[in-house]
Amino acid sequence: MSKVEAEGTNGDKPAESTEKIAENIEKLNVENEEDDGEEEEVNGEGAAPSGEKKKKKKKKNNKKKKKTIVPITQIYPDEKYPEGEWQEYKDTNNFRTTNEEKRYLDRQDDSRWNDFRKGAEIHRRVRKHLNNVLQPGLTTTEIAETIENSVRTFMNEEDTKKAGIGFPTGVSLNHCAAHYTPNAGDKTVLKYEDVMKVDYGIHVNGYIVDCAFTKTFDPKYDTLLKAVKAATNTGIKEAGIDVRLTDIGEAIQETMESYEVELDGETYPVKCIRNLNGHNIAPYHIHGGKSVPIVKNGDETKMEEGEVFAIETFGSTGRGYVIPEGECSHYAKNVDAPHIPLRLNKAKTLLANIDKHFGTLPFCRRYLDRIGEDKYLFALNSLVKAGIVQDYPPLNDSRGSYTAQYEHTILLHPTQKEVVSRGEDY
Ligand SMILES: [Co+2]
Repeated sequence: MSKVEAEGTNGDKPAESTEKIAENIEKLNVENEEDDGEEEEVNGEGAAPSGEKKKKKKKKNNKKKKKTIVPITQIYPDEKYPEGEWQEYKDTNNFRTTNEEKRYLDRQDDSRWNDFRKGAEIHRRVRKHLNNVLQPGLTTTEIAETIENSVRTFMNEEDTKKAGIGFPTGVSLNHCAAHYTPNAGDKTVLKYEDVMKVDYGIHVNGYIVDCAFTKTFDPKYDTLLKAVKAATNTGIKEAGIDVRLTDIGEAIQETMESYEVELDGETYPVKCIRNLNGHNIAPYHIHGGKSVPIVKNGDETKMEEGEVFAIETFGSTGRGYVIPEGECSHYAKNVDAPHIPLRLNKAKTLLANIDKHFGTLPFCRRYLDRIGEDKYLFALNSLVKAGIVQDYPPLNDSRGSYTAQYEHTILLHPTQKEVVSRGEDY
């Protein structure tokens, strides 16, 4: 994996970086207070170190009360979470919108839909404030941890298999399109000219919301981002019950490839990364078995009533094809993992711990560190070799290229589709 190292940026000594993120989190908390001014003051477990907290508190006391991210149940005490954006099914399937039988069927699934909406609401709230926090000079570790700690505080659930983080926080940079999150010791620093794919997920009872955006600081990438955002929205618009997957891919490709971008005096066509796909989402299973292509690929499989899909598209100024490359951080236990006797004791206990904390939800090495696992790499690799755990290495396009991603989770209700993760931002 190609790392963007610290050299050349100012003020990114670890100490100052920590200071900076504490400041940012403080800012995030204060803004949170402005949004939800009617709520009680809660001294929740914010991510800011307590020393920093005290200092900043003093400074800002004259303006407004100190407030931190609060559990989402305090904001929605009735546990009914906001609906996403509704879109009618196309053509003859629009009869479903008002059909009584379909409406009855849909109500049978209310609690599942509400679980998705809870995750989506947390996703929106985290990303809303992320945009004020993200700035050049932060390490990718600080960024990922800010996201993860915010999710944990909003969710306020100890049992990570009941609800919480859905998969590792992707903060893939530039020609790396996906599946990069820092491992311990990674000192990568975000730079002004970087293109970062922020891909994180939240699950409630195994129902995972998978949603991503691209963060840039330099406006020269605006057209690239616009192309990918439009392509994802095309995919969402085309998706529906009985729609063939290849037709969605074809429509996405047409939108994406109608753009070209000029970067530093060179013009590039925007290409779809043809071996990256959207996917359906099954309980505790992020890649449920169906792939939503982002090019015309001939797959005539159809979407079905009640299914949930992650519609994600990737645009690139490179070759439009990724290869696995670099140090792996992402892993998940295979849903159909073979039951084979493990000779290594360390592998046995590691697997038991994975079962306990993640089940088949994807995890990364930092999450293993967090649950107290130590020197587990050999054991982890043996689980990969045994086919029990799957590794997901970083996926890179050609060096020097830039890749962007937008992603939403859509719920194919019997009546209409719901873009559950839609927000004001994207
Ligand atoms: Co996805």
